[in-house]
Amino acid sequence: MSDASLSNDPHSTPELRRRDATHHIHPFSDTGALNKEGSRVIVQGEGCWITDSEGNRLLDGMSGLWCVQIGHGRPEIADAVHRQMSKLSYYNTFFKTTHEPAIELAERLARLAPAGLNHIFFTGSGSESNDTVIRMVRTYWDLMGKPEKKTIIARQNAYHGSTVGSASLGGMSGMHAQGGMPIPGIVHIPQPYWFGEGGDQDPDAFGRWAAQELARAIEEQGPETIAAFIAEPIQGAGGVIIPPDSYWPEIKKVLAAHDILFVADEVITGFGRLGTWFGSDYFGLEPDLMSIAKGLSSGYLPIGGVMVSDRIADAFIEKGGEFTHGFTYSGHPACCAAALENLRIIEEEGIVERAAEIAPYLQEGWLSLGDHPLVGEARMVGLVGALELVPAKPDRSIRFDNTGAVGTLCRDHSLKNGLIMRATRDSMIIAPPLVISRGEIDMLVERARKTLDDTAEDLRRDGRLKP
Ligand code: PXG
Repeated sequence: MSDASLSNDPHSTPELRRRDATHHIHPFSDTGALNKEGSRVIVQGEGCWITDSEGNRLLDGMSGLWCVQIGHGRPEIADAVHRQMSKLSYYNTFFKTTHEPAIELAERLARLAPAGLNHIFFTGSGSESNDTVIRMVRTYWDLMGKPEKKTIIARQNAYHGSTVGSASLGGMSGMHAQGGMPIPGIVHIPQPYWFGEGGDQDPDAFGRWAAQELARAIEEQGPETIAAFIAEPIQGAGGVIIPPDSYWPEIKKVLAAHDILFVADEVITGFGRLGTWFGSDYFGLEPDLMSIAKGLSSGYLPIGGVMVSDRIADAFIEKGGEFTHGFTYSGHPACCAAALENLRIIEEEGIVERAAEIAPYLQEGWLSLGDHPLVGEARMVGLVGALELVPAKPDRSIRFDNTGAVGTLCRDHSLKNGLIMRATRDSMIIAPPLVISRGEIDMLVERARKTLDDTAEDLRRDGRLKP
């Protein structure tokens, strides 16, 4: 075959890159810059590994996008979806109709979820789940005869999704700047990010302070106006912010003192990530509503939902009236089938218990990276962790510039070394599939250390890190 005919092959890597650049606008990307550089084309996934079009095998330290709990490429899910699609590929759950996959999944989730969350509203994604939360909590208080309770308290640097409502709940100023957000009635309080914002306080004192910010916001707004508080048990996209031990107990006290709803956004922490079924189980939280997505289907098909307590569901059911909200794909039968098979695998193979069992081994390796000259803090809970890259440890107040350039440099080295890590500003994040083996953990830690060495070498060369 001549070179000319090769380059015309529409499936060759250069051609795929060119075609991608011509027509595809990528999420959370500078598509112009990306088009010049060329996207990495992913062709296959198996277990904890993905393969790109140039034949590179990469250890998927991010479970796709925090979602592939059971690992890539399990044929049982493809089979279950095929069976469902052959019988009923689509029908809605709107006009007095339902179907068995939705019934069975709702039932299964009620059994697995924290106590009292016995009902689910199905969505297609985490963003839709959190948009649903906004309408649901405000409508709940309308139904309860307290229409003045409309304000939702959320946290700075939280990530709750990319639709207008969910991005408004999110606390990312860069997102708010694009498209006129937040929508009215959302108030953001500081995050419990000790490493970055704890100042001179010790972690527990800072955790109590951050929790008291919720009490202060409630008082400032007037408790009678507050509908709900929403938070991720551990902030994922914000940089794996693990709150100090004092934080959640203190938040619970504040919540108990006021009649406001608590919404746990478990899109990342759900389905075993922390070695428990849900982050709420890990931290002993008792949410009134819980957003889920991602690990619900291990990302094999898009599905999410909002789980609600009996108290909320009863208000909607007993007080009557239509909840004018829903998605074409709410409870999509094929997505429900994928989720059901995923949950079967997780339960029958004891994947949550396995995650809890292997977590200390990963933690030991990951936390050992804390001795690297570039790492100001290594932190991890369950199978999700971060490394804070700093120029002058142990001083937490000195950071690289604000651009995230060091994180990006480190991420590029990581890919070159065959490990997928995600960079949030200048912290490096991992959240590998829950089925990761000891051997793969050894590889992950070894590759991460090599990546830190390579990054430090570059930074020393250009003077951003002391020799
Ligand atoms: N809540 C949380 C806590 C999330 O992490 C969403 C809601 C929204 O889910 P959907 O399914 O609408 O994407 C998320 C999603 C990243 C990254 O770069 C994280 C997410 C999505 C995309 C990128 O870390 N989390």
